[in-house]
Amino acid sequence: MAEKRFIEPFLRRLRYGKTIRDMRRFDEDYRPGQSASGEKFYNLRSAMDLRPTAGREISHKAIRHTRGAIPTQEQARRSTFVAIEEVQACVEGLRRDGVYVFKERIPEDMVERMRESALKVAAEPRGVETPPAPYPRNAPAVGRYDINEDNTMASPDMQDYCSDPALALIAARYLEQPVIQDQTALWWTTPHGGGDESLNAWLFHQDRDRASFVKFLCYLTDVSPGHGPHTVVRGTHRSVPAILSTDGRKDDDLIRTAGLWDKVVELTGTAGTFMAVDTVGLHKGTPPVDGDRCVLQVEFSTSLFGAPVDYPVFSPSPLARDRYQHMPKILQRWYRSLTPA
Ligand SMILES: O=C(O)CCC(=O)C(=O)O
Repeated sequence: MAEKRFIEPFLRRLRYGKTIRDMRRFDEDYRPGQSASGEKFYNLRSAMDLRPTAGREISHKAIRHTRGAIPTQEQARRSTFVAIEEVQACVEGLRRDGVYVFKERIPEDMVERMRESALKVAAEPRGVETPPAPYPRNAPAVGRYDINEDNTMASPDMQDYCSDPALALIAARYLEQPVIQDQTALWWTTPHGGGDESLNAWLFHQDRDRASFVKFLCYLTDVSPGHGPHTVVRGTHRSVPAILSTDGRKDDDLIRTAGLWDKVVELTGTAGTFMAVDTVGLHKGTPPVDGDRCVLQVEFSTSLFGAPVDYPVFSPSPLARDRYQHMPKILQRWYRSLTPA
């Protein structure tokens, strides 16, 4: 035990150096469809135990040949829902708190269409072997239903949200490097997940799928304190006490013991509320008690090094085609759907 206490920090520092070299090679040799090996991904996660900023440092040290890009101000002005004036405010909010809630909401008609799509496509119940089927809103059986990227992108409005140039610009300015849209997610949480707190991400944790990344979450349903709000511990994207620094789930008592309870913020809001979150900081969903909640999320990162990468297949809208044409590096994961066979 004592041995582990002394050896682990040493091993993490070794993995930190190794990850810089592995990530550099990955980006230099990158071919579409490629993912880092399980061992390299493990080393990245372990190196990120050192401090919340370790991944960002690794990314800055590793990347010489970027695979990403930075949208221009002109491209960002073409956002359908982010005011250009808010770009800098969001970057500053992220730097300070690790979270920023946008002043405006996504237009109601767009949110309604996205919610309808999230009810129509196949969803995968977490923790059971049942085959994917549309989310059974009147009789949910588990606490979380996930919708894969192909089905998420079936909605032209979700294609719009997930390729938004202003969100990409915020990500690039915040991370201070060119970015790639590296992941999207869409899920329902329900009041039927008692006992599955860890499985449903209802315990605090830090994301480590990539070295340097930021997420944009949008509520597609009204989220009151009883509808399972996304919850963050402000400031933990910059530093955390040693007892909270390692990978894995942490319960509320541990956050209290660490003296951070006054930094906990539950993010409520009506449907269409959207926010930027640096989920390298401690965060969780909360178990809904009064009704379900639907969230759409897009992530931008500085590299595809880390977790396995998905390349969604979908029918692109005219807007998605236009975005891909103008931001091919940022939207490179869409190549299967956008380049002629
Ligand atoms: O449901 C939420 O608000 C948080 C989800 C989350 O943190 C996760 O899926 O890792």
